[in-house]
Amino acid sequence: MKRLIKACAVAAVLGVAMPVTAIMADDASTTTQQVTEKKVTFDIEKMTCAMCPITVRKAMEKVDGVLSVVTDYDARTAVVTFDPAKANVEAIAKASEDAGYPAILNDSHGS
Ligand SMILES: [Cu+2]
Repeated sequence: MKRLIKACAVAAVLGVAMPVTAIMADDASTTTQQVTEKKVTFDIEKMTCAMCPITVRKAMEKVDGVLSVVTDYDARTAVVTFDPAKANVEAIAKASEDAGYPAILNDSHGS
C-alpha cells in the first residue's frame, strides 16, 4: 500500500513540475527574442529639488538611442530604456554629468 502511495506522489510531482518547466523555458526564449532594448538604473545623488529630475531626464533623452527616461526624485534614480545598438551606459551617464548631475550605474536593480 505504501509503495502505491509513493508512486502516486512521484507522478503528481512530475506532473506538476513538467508544465512549470515548459512555461519557464517559453518565457526565457520570449525574453531573449525581445532584447532589442536595455533598461538600466542610475543613481543620481545630486537631485536636490523637484526640477532636477526634469533636467536629468531632458539631458538623457537627448542621447541618440534613448527610448525612455523615468526619473524618481525621492529615490534619486533615473531608469533609462535605450537601444544598445545606438546608445550605451557611458554616453547616457555623460549626458547627465554634463547637465550637472553625475549618474552612477546601479546594478542592484537588475536589467
Ligand atoms: Cu533642482
